[in-house]
Amino acid sequence: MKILLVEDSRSLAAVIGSRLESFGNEVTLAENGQIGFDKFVQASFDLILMDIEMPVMNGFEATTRIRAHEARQPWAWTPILFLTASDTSDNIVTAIEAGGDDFIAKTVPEPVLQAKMKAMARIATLRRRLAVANARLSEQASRDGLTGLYNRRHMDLRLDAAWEQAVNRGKPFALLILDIDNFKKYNDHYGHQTGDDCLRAVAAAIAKAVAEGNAPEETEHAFAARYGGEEFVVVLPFAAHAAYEAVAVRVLAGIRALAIEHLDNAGIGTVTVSVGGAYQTRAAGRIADLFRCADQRLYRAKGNGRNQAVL
Ligand code: GH3
Ligand code: MG
Ligand code: MG
Ligand code: MG
Ligand code: MG
Repeated sequence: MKILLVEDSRSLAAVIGSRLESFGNEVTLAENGQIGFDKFVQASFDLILMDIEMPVMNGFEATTRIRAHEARQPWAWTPILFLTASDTSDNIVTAIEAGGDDFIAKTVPEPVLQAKMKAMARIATLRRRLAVANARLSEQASRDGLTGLYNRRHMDLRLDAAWEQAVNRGKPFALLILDIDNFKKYNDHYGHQTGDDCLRAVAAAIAKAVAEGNAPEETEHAFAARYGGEEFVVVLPFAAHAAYEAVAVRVLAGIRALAIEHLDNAGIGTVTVSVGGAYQTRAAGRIADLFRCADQRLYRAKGNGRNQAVL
């Protein structure tokens, strides 16, 4: 385990530290509660051993601050084992009230120390599993189940954040709205199941078109989302105008290159998309206006015969 040992007495810290290291732990020392708190913020530990009486900041206050800091992430809980000479019931109660998990005397016999360390390690393991599960769940919740692209909910959250950044920094911002051409007819002709396969293939082609080419700094913030049934959005925060055009061209070409048969697609014979785009050199105003502009151009692309981008 990675252990943070918060203890002002050098001699005691050396004794306890070497005992802990002797059974395979990695120990970081902090000489008082303030330094302990700072080290806790900078790095991640599996366990904190906390003295009570220390100069500058005592163990109770350091523990209170650590728990307040962890409260930002609901699954975060570094086990804190209090370590002190004075195990009066007052101290035990105060330590646990402050957020401590357990309490040992500095003269604790070796087997008891080891057993308590094992209990603390269990808490640390549980906490790690929760963090992993939480990350996995929030990743899942941001994805569209059919295509694996980001979903509308995630897009809205991320779009607002990116737009605000672009407005504050006076950076460019672009959007592309894509809609599969005559997709209702595709479903009618080939069946809904094949329609789903087509959506997956188109989504993958869009993701590929966004990811490849261009100077990375122009598209590194770009992302694609499934906006609705057979509609997709590509968001291009901070992208140069040339990158915006290039992504639109690559998307159209990438989907044509899939060469998915679609005999009812107005004489073309394969699946195509229409694209409407909007670009601002300096983001200002409301993102909804940019959306409306892209949507109107998509409508024009449809009216002009589909299988094209209006930018
Ligand atoms: P246009 O070229 O004007 O866009 O014509 P369209 O037929 O593509 O447009 P419309 O919006 O009328 O039809 C969209 C179709 O997309 C209707 C719906 O059945 C289909 N669709 C939406 N979501 C799904 C889905 O998840 N799976 C399948 N297979 N089809 C879907
Ligand atoms: Mg002390
Ligand atoms: Mg549509
Ligand atoms: Mg439509
Ligand atoms: Mg359509």
